[in-house]
Amino acid sequence: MTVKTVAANCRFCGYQCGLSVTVTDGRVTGVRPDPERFPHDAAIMRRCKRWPNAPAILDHPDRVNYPLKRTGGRGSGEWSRITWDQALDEIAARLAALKDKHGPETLATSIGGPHTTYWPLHRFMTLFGSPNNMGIGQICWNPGVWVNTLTYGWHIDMELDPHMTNCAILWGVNPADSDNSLFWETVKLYRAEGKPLIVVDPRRTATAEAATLWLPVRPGADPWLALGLLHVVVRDKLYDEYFVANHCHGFDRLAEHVRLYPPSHVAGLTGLPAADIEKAARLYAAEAPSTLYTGRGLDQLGPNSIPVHHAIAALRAITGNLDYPGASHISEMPDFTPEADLELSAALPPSMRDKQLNKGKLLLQNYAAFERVRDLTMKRGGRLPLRYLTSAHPNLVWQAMLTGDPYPVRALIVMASNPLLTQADSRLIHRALHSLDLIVALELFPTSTAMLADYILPIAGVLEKPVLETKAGTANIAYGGDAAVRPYYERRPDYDFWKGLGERLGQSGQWPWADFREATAASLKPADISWEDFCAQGIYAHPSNYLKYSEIDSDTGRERGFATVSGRVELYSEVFAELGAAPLPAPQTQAPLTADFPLLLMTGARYHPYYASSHRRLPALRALHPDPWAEMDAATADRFGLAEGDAVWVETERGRARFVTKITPMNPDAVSVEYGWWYPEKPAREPGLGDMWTSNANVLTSGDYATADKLVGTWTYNGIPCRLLRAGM
Ligand SMILES: Nc1nc2c(c(=O)[nH]1)N[C@H]1C(S)=C(S)[C@@H](COP(=O)(O)OP(=O)(O)OC[C@H]3O[C@@H](n4cnc5c(=O)[nH]c(N)nc54)[C@H](O)[C@@H]3O)O[C@H]1N2
Ligand SMILES: Nc1nc2c(c(=O)[nH]1)N[C@H]1C(S)=C(S)[C@@H](COP(=O)(O)OP(=O)(O)OC[C@H]3O[C@@H](n4cnc5c(=O)[nH]c(N)nc54)[C@H](O)[C@@H]3O)O[C@H]1N2
Ligand code: SF4
Ligand SMILES: [Mo]
Repeated sequence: MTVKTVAANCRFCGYQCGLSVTVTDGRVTGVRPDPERFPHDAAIMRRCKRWPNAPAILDHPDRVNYPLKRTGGRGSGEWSRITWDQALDEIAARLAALKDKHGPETLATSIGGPHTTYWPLHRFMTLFGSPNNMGIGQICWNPGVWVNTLTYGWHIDMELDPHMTNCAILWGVNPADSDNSLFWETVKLYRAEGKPLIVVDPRRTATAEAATLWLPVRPGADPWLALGLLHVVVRDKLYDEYFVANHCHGFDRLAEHVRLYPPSHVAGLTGLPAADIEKAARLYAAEAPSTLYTGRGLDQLGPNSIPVHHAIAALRAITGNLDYPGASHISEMPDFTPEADLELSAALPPSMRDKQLNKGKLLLQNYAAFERVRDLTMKRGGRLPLRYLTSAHPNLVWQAMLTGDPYPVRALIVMASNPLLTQADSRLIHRALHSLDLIVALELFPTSTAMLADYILPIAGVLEKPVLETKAGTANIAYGGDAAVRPYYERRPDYDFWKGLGERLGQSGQWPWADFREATAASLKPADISWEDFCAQGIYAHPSNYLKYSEIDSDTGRERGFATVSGRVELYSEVFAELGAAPLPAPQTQAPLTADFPLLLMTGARYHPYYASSHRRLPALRALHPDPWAEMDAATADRFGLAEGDAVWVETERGRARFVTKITPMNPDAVSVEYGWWYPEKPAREPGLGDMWTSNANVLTSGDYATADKLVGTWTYNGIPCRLLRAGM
């Protein structure tokens, strides 16, 4: 018997805490927190219920251990075990035939949250010639990245320093439950110093509990609140006059614009007292350095996501809270190989770019606009990852599958995602999946989506493969480490699938690294750090540089400014103007509440121990949180004759789903449901696919392209008209 202790990382959430793993004869027999490696915090590890389950997840009886091929009808749950070679040969042959018939655009892929490394998928798709990757970017990450890049010339790290920062706003973000990480610990340290914390969230979350000022905004009314804050800052001259005069573009036009949004007016739209809006503006502007964090609450507001991000970007800038210690930091290009290069983004032929479904439909999330923006970011050497920021609008892809318009999309490879539970409009997706010629799922477990596949490939998960988190190459920080064990059974890292498939489809010279570890190690080389040193520390980071815009450019002898059209922070966006979109933040009027649908639904509340649709199959975790919650204020529950613990149907125009009532102080117009709920212990086949129709929040949502934002394609997960109906037990 050989027993060793190895350093590795958890990845049951995007945070990747350091673990010390006991390995006995190649099997994980124990895990504990590793205080020596980044990231570590004892309090986090005490609270987190996921990592102790690593051995149970590695050995779970439901894990997919061998390649599976469907033998019965789609969704029949009948599978036979095959070899990796057979699976890859057959999938390659079927894709080659579909490509011959319909062109490479006939293949789509689906990606999800931060569970794995996505660049091998993007690399394969570029080389195969398909622009049709779809994912969750439009409602997670992209709105903020696009807007910050257009406003500041690059993305920002939202920094919070317990000692330097004097005021913090957390807006539409709930780190107490979503990101049980050093960030939340930092918030607590910051609060322990007695400094102000403003939380903007319709729901009194655990994060809001820690606030000195809680603003329970009406769901979706955030852009009006942001404009109200700008109004106060401009009216009372609370802005940084020097920064505005020297580094901002369009201040006068913004000032004129925000005159329309006095707190007295905004109060009615947001459901907030005018005095609180005044107070928040003064705290943020006067207590600098101040920081302002945003989260999914704001990325999921449909057409109002872009205006709210733009207004907030302007608020940071005019108050001088940009690229300054303790405030928001403009991040820097990595020293290591960025994702933009690993995904080979430049190699997609122009003819295939033209096939992109967003073309002519979305103003910003398309190749032409990306190139316009890349020319700007390149002024300071920045290259954003192309494939996330041009990813196809999922609704256009699902529709193309169903209708063949504008061309047939006949195959789908699903990687580290479960679209039937996590993308909008589960019924549409269900129909689209059933219509396809070929579905391949790269998975750890038979998810509802994987149950509909033709092939399921067994993927190596946490502790079975190296991890490297790089913020998609938008910042000069990487963290992670090595695998603890070789993959069990016939599981393999995702990389092996893409390399194996690519090599069968004529991409041989393009996959020079033997395996994922070699590829990962090679990507760090330019940063002059060996894989071994990196793994020992768990992190590669460069000290942050601040005030970069005021550095003197040796060529011109002038300040370097910002990588935007005007060289300044674009309060007035020249690129939005070029694209025919509103150059100043312009909220879109929300649909009025009606007698039929008198409430506004937020879908997507996150609670430990789950992560999206994952982890419900572990009885130890399920016992900690057995029911899917619909949260509402006591007044709202009274109005609908509901009490804590009552079963309730939540109904929207799209459908109904069943939850359990939970009373939480909230904006009285709001209801909030969890997402990702299914019952994996139920039969893993049609009908039901693990009982995915009963409590699935995405039965209630719509991803329709026609009602989504016109720039990026963001659809609405928050602020959906809904009603409540008491359900029988
Ligand atoms: N209504 C509503 N819908 C939402 C949201 C919301 O707030 N409201 N949030 C959205 C957001 S922000 C996100 S990011 C998405 C998340 O959506 P998804 O990413 O689809 O999340 P999961 O359901 O956890 O699916 C991840 C799957 O990946 C598998 N997996 C884990 N590790 C690996 C790996 O290394 N390789 C492979 N191949 N598979 C792996 C897991 O078994 C799991 O089935 O959901 C979105 N959907
Ligand atoms: N336990 C757990 N942790 C997770 C995940 C998970 O599924 N489970 N998912 C992971 C993923 S993929 C992501 S992207 C991150 C997201 O992490 P966060 O960005 O922190 O997202 P949420 O936890 O959804 O918090 C968003 C908050 O916005 C609020 N909100 C909803 N609608 C509105 C609105 O209209 N206006 C405002 N101001 N607020 C609103 C919600 O009440 C919620 O508290 O979490 C990650 N961590
Ligand atoms: S689940 Fe997330 S917070 Fe918990 S140990 Fe793993 S990486 Fe850390
Ligand atoms: Mo996400």
